[in-house]
Formats: sequence, C-alpha cells, structure tokens
Amino acid sequence: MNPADKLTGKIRELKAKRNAVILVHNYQLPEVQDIADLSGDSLELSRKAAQTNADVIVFCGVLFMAETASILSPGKKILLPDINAGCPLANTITPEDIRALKKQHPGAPVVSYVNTSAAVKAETDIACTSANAEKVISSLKQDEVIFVPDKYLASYVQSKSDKKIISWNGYCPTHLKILPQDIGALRAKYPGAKVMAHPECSGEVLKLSDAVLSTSGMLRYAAQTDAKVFIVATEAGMLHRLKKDNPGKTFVAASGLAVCPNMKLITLEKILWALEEMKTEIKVPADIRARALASVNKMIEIMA
Ligand code: CIZ
Repeated sequence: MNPADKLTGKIRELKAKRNAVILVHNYQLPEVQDIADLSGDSLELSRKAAQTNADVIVFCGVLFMAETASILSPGKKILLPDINAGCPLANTITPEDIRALKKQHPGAPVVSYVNTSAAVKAETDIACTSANAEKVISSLKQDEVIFVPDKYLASYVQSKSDKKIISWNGYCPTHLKILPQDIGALRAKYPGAKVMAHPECSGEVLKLSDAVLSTSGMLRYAAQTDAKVFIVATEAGMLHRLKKDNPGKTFVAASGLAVCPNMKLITLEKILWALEEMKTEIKVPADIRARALASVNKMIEIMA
C-alpha cells in the first residue's frame, strides 16, 4: 500500500471509531476534497452536518466555518485540523466595530456575510451568503442597510438594490489577486469560454464576467451551461470539484495566484492528528451562540 493510501485508510478507520464526519470546503486541497463525507460551501456543509447523527465534525476549512458548524450543531464536537487557518476577510471586523457602526447609523439593520466570526454575527441582525445577499437585503424594510465585511460584495449588491448600502473596508486578499487583464488575456486565448466570477472579486473583474456566482452557484452553472471551456475567477481549490463533476469540460483558473494560504493549511496528516488527539475543538460560547444563531436562522427563513 502506498503512503497516501495508508494515511487515508487510517483516517477512515479513526473516523468510524469516533463517529465523525469530514466536511470539506470547495477551496481545500484536492487530496483533502477526495476524502470528504460532505463537500460544498460553508453554510451548506454546516446545515447538512447538523442533520447527521455524527458525534464529531472535522471541518476542513477556516475558523469562521468551524464556528458556523458549532452554532448549528452545539451538541457535536467540532474540530479544526489547524487552528491557524483563519480568514483575513473575517478578521477585518470586530464586534466593537459593529457596535460603532450601529451608533453612527441608528436604525440601519446590520447584514453580516458568513465570512465573519460568531462574535460578529451575534451583533448583527441577519447573516447572508454570497448567493443570497441580494434576497436578504431586499427582505429588509429599512432603506439604509449596513453590510459587512466585504466591500466588493457590498458594491455588487448595491448595483442590484435601490437601498443605500453602508459598507465596511474589508476584502479577501486572495480574490483580489485576480486582475481584469487576466480575464482579458484568457478570453483572447479561449474564445467562447464562459467566465464565472465570485462576488469577492473586484468590480472590474465582475464587469468582465458572464456570471457572478457563489461556489455552489458555480457548480450548478458549469453543469447546466452549454460551453466547453470555463474561466474560473475564485480560489484555485474550486477547479478540482468542477473538473471532477464535469469530465467533458475544461476549467481554467483566472489567475494562478488566487490560492488562499489559510485554506491550504489543512492537510491529510493534520486531519489524522485531529482525529487522534480530538483537537483543536472549536466551541462558540452559549451566549454568543444564541445571538449568532438568531441571525443565521433569520437568513435560513428567507431562503426557504
Ligand atoms: O461560505 C462560503 O463557503 C464561501 C466563503 C464562499 C462561497 O461562495 O461558497
């Protein structure tokens, strides 16, 4: 047996012993995606895992994602295989910042993108994903809305809404590595290709794309669209799943630089250690959890 098979064999053995499920985000390393029990976007993963009878969730993603799993599954043990896997976008905003924004804009509800800590979600009125941000904002009765933390997602949503959106100066450094000239060069190289871009990309990149989509949206669009070649403007891990699900189609990364170093901290070895040592546990404290859950549940009601 080769060393990689030995490693995955050991993970499977221990996973069964611990009654664990392995959740893997679309941006993870290919070999990590290949051992997933569930793969997808962060909310989808946490919602599906909450419905399983697993005692343990190993979350292969970044910290805010493991916190979302803890918010939705308080009775399960949530493990993040590398505690250093943070999210620079989520780290741009604190609960104190939200309180200050509320004071500056009294009466304006706060919408927080899922890429925020549980403590930030606890201060906000309603959560959203990149897929449902427009719907969440239009569900609010107020004309002025605070939207945090991603300024590019905020301005994309602003372009679709009559409400006044007050944004925060947060952004994802990985998505900003994708430049408009990358899209131009690839369109010239692959005439007829469809460009799918994540709304965390800059406005210039979004303007050059055919479809602005979340990671789950990209999976659906690629499966349903009659094109042979797709240019993918998001984190590089996405290409693995797209290629696996659509063997007859070609997927090209918009930029080879769009690689999130935090997502890539999770490796097969660390997953095995997490299951061996039952570490690192991510548990959102009860008071924060209750308030963050209210904001997540409000979003879920709108999605129904
Ligand atoms: O929440 C997620 O999974 C993120 C960050 C992106 C997406 O579009 O799926």
